[in-house]
Amino acid sequence: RPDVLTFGETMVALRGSGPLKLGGTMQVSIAGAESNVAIGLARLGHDVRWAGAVGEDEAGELVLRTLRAEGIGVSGAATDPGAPTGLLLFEPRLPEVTRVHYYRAGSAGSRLTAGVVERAFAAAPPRVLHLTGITPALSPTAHSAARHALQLAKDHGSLVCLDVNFRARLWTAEQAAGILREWIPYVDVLIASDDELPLCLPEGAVGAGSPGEAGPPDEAGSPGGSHGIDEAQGAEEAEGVEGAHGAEGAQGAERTPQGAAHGAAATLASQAELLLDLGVGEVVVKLGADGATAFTHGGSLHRPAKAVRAVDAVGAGDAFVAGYLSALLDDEEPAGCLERAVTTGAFAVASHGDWEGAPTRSELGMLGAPPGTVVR
Ligand code: KDG
Repeated sequence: RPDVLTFGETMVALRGSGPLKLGGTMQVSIAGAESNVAIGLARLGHDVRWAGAVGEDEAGELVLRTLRAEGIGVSGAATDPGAPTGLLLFEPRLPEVTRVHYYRAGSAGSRLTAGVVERAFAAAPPRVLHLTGITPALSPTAHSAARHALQLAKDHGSLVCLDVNFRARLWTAEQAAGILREWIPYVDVLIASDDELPLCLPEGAVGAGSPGEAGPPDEAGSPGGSHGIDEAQGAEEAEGVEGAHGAEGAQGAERTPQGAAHGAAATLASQAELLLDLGVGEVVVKLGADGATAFTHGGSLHRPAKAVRAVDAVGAGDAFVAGYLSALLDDEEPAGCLERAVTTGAFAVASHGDWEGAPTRSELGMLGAPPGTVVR
């Protein structure tokens, strides 16, 4: 059995160094939340497969060649002669705010079908299936593929890890909630930022046990802080930081910073408890610069984020997932999983690119090295 199978859309990524409308040069690479996780896991020595579709074009070649070079099995990848490989542009707009422009409507990746995941499971059912909430937002066939993968994972006894990864540019919070709620009974490990968690709760339960808790992220806002473990991905998301994280204090009964923080923590705990009652084994909440908390039936555990000089937060959430799953595959307890997750997340924040800075196993310890260390 391979350790992990993941699938989704991977695109060609162009990264500029300033406002896009001024032109200039861009770096060419690839990006996709699921393939970022795959690369993070492969760097840590795991046997990883990626499934998805690319166009019959040079951009698709770049995607497959890069994944192969990272040691990821891509025999499950399909080539679609009828559509191009998707494209996204990263526009760093402020040191902490990156704007993302998608050119992916009708792309080969978005035309992913259930047949692709069917073939991937037939070739080798994995120990872990990892998927994200991006895939069902891409198209009805991509949604069916993801839904089918959940059933196949259940049939084959694969552990299911879902990263909510809400993308406000692809669908609304209501659309996302409608699908994610239905998926929860299939999920073993749920990973979300604090403001994404309500998207997974049963209808009517949002805000349960919460003094003044915000509902799901609104369409203009979006989950994911612009710092730390979460990812900053665009103007909408930058607004979302204020909207989501400020909401408890603004609406809550407790107005002091400590009171608001306490209220937010209580809300999070009650939401996580609801999800655990629905059968999720572990609820892992990314809290940006505040680190992450894992909730299990055994209790909750928090790890602060590792302090690093942040240069590019995009891909940090995916790196976090890779670290968490890597430790889980090594039979670590939640404390060990969180520790590796905040470590790999910090590597991503401290490096440019979606996945380029992902550490190998032997590099994990570098993060604790004193400033000025030269590894000779
Ligand atoms: O997590 C980083 C990804 O969001 C990025 O690489 C692109 O997959 C992507 C998406 O859909 O936003």
